[in-house]
Amino acid sequence: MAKRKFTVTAALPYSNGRLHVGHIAGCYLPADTFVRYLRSLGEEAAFICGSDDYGVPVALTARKEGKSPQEVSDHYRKIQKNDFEGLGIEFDIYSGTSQPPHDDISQQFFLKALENGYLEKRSQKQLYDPEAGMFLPDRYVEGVCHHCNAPDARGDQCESCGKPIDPELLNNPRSTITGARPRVKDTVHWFFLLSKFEDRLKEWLESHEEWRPMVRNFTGGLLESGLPDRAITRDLDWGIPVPLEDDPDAQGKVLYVWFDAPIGYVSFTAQWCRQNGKNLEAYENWWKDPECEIVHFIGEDNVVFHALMWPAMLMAQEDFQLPSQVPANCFLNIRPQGEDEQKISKSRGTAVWINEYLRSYDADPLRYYLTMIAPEDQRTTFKFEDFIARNNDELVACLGNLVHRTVTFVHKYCDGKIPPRGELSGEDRLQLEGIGELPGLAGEELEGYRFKNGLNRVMAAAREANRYFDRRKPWLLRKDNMPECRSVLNVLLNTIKTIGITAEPFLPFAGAKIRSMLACGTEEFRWKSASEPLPENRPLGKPEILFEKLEPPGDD
Ligand code: B3M
Ligand code: ZN
Repeated sequence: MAKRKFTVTAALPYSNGRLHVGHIAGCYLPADTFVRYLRSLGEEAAFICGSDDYGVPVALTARKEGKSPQEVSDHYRKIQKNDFEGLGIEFDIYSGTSQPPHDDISQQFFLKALENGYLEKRSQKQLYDPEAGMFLPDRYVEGVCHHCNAPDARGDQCESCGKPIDPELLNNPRSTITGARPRVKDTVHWFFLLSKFEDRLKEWLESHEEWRPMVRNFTGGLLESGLPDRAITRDLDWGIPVPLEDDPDAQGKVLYVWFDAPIGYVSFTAQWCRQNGKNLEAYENWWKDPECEIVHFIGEDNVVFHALMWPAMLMAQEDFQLPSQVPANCFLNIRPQGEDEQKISKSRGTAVWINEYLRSYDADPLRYYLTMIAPEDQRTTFKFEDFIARNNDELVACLGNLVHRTVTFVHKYCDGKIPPRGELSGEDRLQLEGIGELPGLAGEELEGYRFKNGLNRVMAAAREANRYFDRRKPWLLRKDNMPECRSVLNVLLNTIKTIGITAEPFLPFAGAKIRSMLACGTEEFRWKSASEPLPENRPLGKPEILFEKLEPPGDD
């Protein structure tokens, strides 16, 4: 079968803060797991990410920290890059939207959309904060939601009912920057004529019945109520200038951050191609080839932009492919001990920061826990005690124990070499048959973007293998029937190989250790070779501990 090709992206985090577990569970971890799976299968994949540097969020942090926006974004981009690396989330490129050639490519997108008749200059009334002396971006206005009356709706989107907000219709509006009551002022902006794409978007979304219900229902609902045209420029001094030097109205205007940010996926791909000695246009291979699948991993609050706005922007360019999947996760809630559940938010200070986490713990236990509680179709809750318990009861007691007791046994009683498989009993054959099904079963879940189910399959296989170990009692067989004992250990080592290969996309550090304990080469340790028997008599690597037992938190 021909190789498949994928462009995989994960949402660009704003470069004005550190990453917390909510970010990771939302899109970066499933994206990394998916790419590792694809590579294990032998497919081609480009894994693209970087920081979202422009826009008001970064400009405001800079104002607060007394630095330039460029300094702020360079600072946080570095921290984010380390956080991802520490968790084994390995992008092909982690760039930033303030890095070339992002400006050029974004301006080309703007000009092409203008040329094709999808942009229109309109004068607009907008909220202005007289105390800060600036036009207020929608999300910096708060007030009572004009759809559902929630008291603290943000001016871009209501967190209670999820609907987009028209900030001028908010009741009792106030600026979240100064608290002042904003007034309405005239300004000129370029609008993206989203309404022109309604029919095409509807048809395209209807062709994707395999998408998660949350994404389909949400976009379906918005299409039902009609898509308003959207301003894609802003009055701001941090961003990509509107590329119309001859138009006095364009002076001082920049592209709206939500216009340029998704273009980052394309411009980072171009940058990556150039880093690999190709020309800039090689990005077309990943964006214009109908055979290439484009997959955008995102969180629930980014659905509108990735499943409606961005595809319409791509349609406006004419020669780009549309995304084939937009796997969106719901929010992850965190419940600090003894407190009520709250949505994770950096501004609310309840996050669990990745750089702090990595100072005390390994990456795999967090990857494990966040996949097991993945908010794939509903919001879920991060509980620290639960994280500790699942590490101890599942990773240590089940997977770690299986590998440890088998490998140390072979070292002790079989000279550290893969024992030969002699006669197999019915039970041994059943064990091999059962484990032979794992790559197919787990693969089916991963192909369907059901990561939690995929990992559950792997863990079920590890539990089953422990039961097989207990029933076959190699510690007794060793005394009465060494050939049979060797066969059982051979079956166990081959079982561990299959489990290691299928676990690797989820738990890459444990996967690498299992590979080195089994002394497998990289080719041998791929999804497609998961059921090929290990060569008999090959020496194993030294035993290593896969997972450490963790102390439950104290009662203070
Ligand atoms: N930076 C919003 C967010 O972090 C935004 C994502 C951009 S993806 C192109 O939620
Ligand atoms: Zn609402």
